[in-house]
Amino acid sequence: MPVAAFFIYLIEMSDNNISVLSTLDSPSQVRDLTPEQLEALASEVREMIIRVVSKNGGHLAPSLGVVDLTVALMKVFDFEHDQIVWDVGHQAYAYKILTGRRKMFHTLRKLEGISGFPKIDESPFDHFGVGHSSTSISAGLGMVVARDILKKNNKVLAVIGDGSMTAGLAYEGLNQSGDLDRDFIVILNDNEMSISRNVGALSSFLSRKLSSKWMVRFKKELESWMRHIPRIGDELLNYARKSEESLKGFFTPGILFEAFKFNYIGPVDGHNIKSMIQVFNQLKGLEGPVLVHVLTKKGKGYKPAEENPTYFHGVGCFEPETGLAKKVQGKCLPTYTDVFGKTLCSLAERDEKIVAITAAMPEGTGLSRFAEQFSDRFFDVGICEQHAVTFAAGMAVKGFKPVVAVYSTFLQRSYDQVIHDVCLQNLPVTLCLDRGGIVGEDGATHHGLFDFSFLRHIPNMICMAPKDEAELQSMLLTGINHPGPASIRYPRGVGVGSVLKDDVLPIAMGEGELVKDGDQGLIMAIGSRVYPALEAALELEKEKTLSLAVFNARFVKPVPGEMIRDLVKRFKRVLMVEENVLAGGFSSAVLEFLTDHDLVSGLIIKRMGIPDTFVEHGTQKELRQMLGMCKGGIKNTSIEFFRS
Ligand SMILES: Cc1ncc(C[n+]2csc(CCOP(=O)(O)OP(=O)(O)O)c2C)c(N)n1
Repeated sequence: MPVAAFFIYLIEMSDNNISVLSTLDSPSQVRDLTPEQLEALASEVREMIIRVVSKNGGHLAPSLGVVDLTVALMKVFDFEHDQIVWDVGHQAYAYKILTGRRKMFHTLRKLEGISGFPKIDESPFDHFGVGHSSTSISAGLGMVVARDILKKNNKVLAVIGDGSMTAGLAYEGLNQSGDLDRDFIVILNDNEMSISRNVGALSSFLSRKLSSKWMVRFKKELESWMRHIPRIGDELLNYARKSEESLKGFFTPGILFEAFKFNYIGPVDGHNIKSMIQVFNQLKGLEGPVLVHVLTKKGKGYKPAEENPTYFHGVGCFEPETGLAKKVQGKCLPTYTDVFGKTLCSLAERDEKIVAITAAMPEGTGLSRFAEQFSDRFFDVGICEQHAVTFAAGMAVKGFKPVVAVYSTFLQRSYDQVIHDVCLQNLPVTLCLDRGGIVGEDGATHHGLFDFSFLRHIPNMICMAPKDEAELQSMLLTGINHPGPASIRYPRGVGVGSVLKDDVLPIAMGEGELVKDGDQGLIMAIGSRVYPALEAALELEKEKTLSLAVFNARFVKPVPGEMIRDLVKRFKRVLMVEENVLAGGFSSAVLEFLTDHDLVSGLIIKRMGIPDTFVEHGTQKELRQMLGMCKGGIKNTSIEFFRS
């Protein structure tokens, strides 16, 4: 339906007072609705999602794609009793609306509002917290086994997308599920998309193209070929027929899931509520693990999102009538992601050994341009961060200079691969960690607050964090030139507007810089906290409150020891600032250096960073203010600390 017509339809509906959604007080009421009411409910839920996401931003296309599926599931299953685990959880908006959070939905992703992902402490209907992909089958199976031990009889469902099915973890879950043979329903939500178009052999296997003319001809030819194999040909053919009733079935994705001992059902039209209800009612009676293959369209029901599902996968504020982005006030600066992508392209023009790897996030990590320009040196491995790192190590062993671009939070998946495959062999893999620090509205599952701590203690690893965009450019070259592993972490969003370099030069290893001098104390900061610290110090100086020196450390490892040694000779009080957990991060590295070099005596030190707690969702600005990690917070802490 065209966008304008869709909105006229909704306005007419509300004028006629036929809202189904507003009459629902409990999820179980969905079970009493007629087919017509279910259709109306799906439209109303869609409208609510579009309206709220257009204001708050969020995962629009994935959520719209499963509205019909959610409504059908809620008609058939009793979620007061049955339990559902969403994979990634970015598509669970309809489920949130229909499980008691309708009135709160306008607070989606807002500070102290409801989360953009399922969260066990948000609602009793959220059975498993999530944000990272491919956990639903393992978690669901754990809940199945717990249910059986406790002798309960509820159903457990896992809903997983085809993109999330590219991760090894999903197959580890399938593997054990088949072996345990418990009652467990997995719904494969196949929209042929990850954030971008899904990649890998599996995606073409799942593809609907299997039923194309080409496939029918191929099957015929194969059938005739099988018949001609002496002795075993007929047997093979009979086997194929017996196991799947027909050769057609032999070539459906069912064969893959049957190999894991799942009963495969599908493909089912994920926008036909009636037929999904029929299928779900039937499978309720089946025993053992069942996989239902549901075909959906990302962005379904909202034309701009259907036409551009990648843009609307996770989107900022937009005009709901047109789908156009809302204009952001102020200067339009490039993001760190843009700067990274552009700089990598110019470095790759001069060095053919540079290859780029992403785990299903070419747009998010800024590699789309590289993918176009150097298609034979670009690799999207699917949602497989572990594989991405080991694959990079394999290329590095053979003389390439792989750059793995990944969000800080998702690199957590690859901890062992970084140690065992990259660092232990001292291989020149550069890890570019986007979304380092506070990311904002995506919340606790997505903040990149641990990477300094989980990388810096690994032998051979270099850890850098730029204060601005130009420094990111230099660090990228420094990392690529370094003959061993290196990591660079940079924040989400735009930088400070530093002038970008055409001719990028590397930074000397382990060298920081004094960005401002002063005589009453020293602030040592790293990465995105350098400018707020500098601005705080400049204001204090202007106000004649304090004269503080500000040191941009640049490196968490090797910590710029010689410069720190000289600086602490001059200052009695040192304040350290980083956007990483305090445990094991930058300031811990400095403390270790000071202790190990007998430099602590007489020093008074204060550390600002993320305390030992998970940070929830809100805007980056709100969260930084809350944590005191902004200019104002650093200023206040400085006044307290340096004047006491
Ligand atoms: C471990 C991990 N890596 C990357 C992501 C980022 N991410 C969020 S959704 C998504 C695509 C998921 O595709 P699919 O499962 O098919 O769901 P769809 O969005 O198509 O409904 C990706 C890569 C993530 N959430 N977790």
